[in-house]
Amino acid sequence: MIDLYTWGTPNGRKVSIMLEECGLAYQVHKINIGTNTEQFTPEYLQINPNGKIPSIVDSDGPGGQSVSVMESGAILIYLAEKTGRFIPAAPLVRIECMQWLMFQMASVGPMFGQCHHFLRAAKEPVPYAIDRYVREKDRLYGVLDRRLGEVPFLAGEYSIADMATWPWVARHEWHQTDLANHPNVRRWFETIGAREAVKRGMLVP
Ligand SMILES: N[C@@H](CCC(=O)N[C@@H](CS)C(=O)NCC(=O)O)C(=O)O
Repeated sequence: MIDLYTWGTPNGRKVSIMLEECGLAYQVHKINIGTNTEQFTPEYLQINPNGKIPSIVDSDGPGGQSVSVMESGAILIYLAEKTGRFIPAAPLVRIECMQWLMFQMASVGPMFGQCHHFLRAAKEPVPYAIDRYVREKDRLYGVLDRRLGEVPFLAGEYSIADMATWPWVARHEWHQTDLANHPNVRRWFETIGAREAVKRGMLVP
């Protein structure tokens, strides 16, 4: 059994989508990060020393031992290796998958997150920050759109790289992006959004 510690955010939903795609049994534990306390309890910090969601605890980890994993990208790789699914086996395609997963972890997630903060949550308008992060977000959409004009999915085949990126693009209205301006992203977004596992994963928690 896998315990999933999560909240209704793009990083959390990457993992619930993957668990649904793999058909793994899991139990959801809601960590309401809005309280600014639940993610910092001593019990939770044992699981995720960084005090963020998502995290998993797999009671049936390597060697039958319990293991906890933090960082959504590492969790996706862990689950892909555990099941042998959604991570390409062929070395050259596998590295494509890893590079687009890292692109999501290092660029798409952090930059879109900053857009959400400065466009929606900041206590006062900060025009310099809005300009900086909106420009970078638009540049990243350009990178995604060019890639998805060449291949159906980020790694060529549907993989954890797509599962990592899709929930962030699902918040396109939050970061004021019209997908009509990125037709290849829109085609990819609609294709993946039609998957039943993705629909189920997006309902968690
Ligand atoms: N790089 C981390 C980022 C995790 C992250 O930023 N989680 C946010 C929600 S999406 C969080 O827990 N925020 C609560 C806080 O910062 O106190 C990952 O991908 O797992």
